[in-house]
Amino acid sequence: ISIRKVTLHRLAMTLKDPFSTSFGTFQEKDFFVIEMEDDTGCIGFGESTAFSSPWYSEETVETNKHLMEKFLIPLLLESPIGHPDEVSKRFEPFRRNNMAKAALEGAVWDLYAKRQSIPLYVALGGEKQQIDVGISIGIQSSTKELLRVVDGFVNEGYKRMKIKIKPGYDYEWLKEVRNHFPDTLLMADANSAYTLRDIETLKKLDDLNLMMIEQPLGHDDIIDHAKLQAQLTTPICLDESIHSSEDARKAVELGSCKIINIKIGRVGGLTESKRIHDYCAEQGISVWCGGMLEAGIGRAHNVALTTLPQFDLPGDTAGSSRYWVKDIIDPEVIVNNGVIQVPNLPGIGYEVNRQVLESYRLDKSVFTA
Ligand code: OSB
Ligand code: MG
Repeated sequence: ISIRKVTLHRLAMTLKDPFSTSFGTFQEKDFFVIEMEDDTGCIGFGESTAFSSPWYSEETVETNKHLMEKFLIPLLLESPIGHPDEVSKRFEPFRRNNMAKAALEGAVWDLYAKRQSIPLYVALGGEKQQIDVGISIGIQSSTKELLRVVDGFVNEGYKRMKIKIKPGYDYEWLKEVRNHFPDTLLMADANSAYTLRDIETLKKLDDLNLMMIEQPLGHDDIIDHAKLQAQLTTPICLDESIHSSEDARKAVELGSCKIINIKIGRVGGLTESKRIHDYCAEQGISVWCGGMLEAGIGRAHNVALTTLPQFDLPGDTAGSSRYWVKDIIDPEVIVNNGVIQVPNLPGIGYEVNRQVLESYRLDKSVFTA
């Protein structure tokens, strides 16, 4: 693959409803669509996942821009690429900045699959024709409102409900949900809102038959999570703490978690996501695909990744309509009874709607070989 041209489309999209986590509330989504063209005129697409503020990780839309423009795009334009697995290797001299790397690598993967006229999921070694999905529910203003929201998504057929928690919005809130939905698959995501001093609160959650508790402790911790897991029956799932297959190995060896949430951006791309997947398959650790409030291109990459066999739990890849009035792909990602049918078209399997993309576009920059 000889990349000739990279276009960064900077978009701003507004979520249908505000989405609240323990670290902040989202309503605007500012990100890049990466359009990559090779010497045959074939085009691949990627999507950046960093947010405007560094509150989930240290990366932001602006740091993604800086890294892509100054360091990463020049490396891609420099010489041909044999296989997308080489991209993360080529980026290795530059430390971290995984979301910037993943955005570009994702476009190379799409381009690679399209060059061969095969679906991205097949290029990745995926098998499933359909994937099960759950939904992530933000912190609500009252338990009554939370029950209303959960009820809506249960009726839409989503396979599991993930509810955001933080101190004061945890046990009592989840207990209400559990009482009203005794058989629904339920889990909680704390986004690092607790410390070991909160162990009594966290132990109480064991009564609620949760599938897992996601990232209860520090965003950069695996030591205290191991101490906590030893005292909980509910499995811990790590999100923020895992940036690579090496991180996954260390966390599993320490007993810091029993489940891993794989986000393509957080771990630096699809190649590293596959490595974590393969390691977890060997170890019998369940994995599922997390989300970053993506628009359609990022969503399509998540769908393709989730077709790998060890993704044995429903992920956070909801339908396009979860967040967007109008998504940037045709057709939009559709969820029926908690299931997405994986498209069998080349590459990501969805067309980018240029007109819609331009309607959200703030800015465009072009880089050529
Ligand atoms: O921790 O998984 C998370 C959204 C923003 C930042 C972090 C997280 C989330 C979600 C929503 O849980 C996932 C999605 O619906 O895309
Ligand atoms: Mg999370």
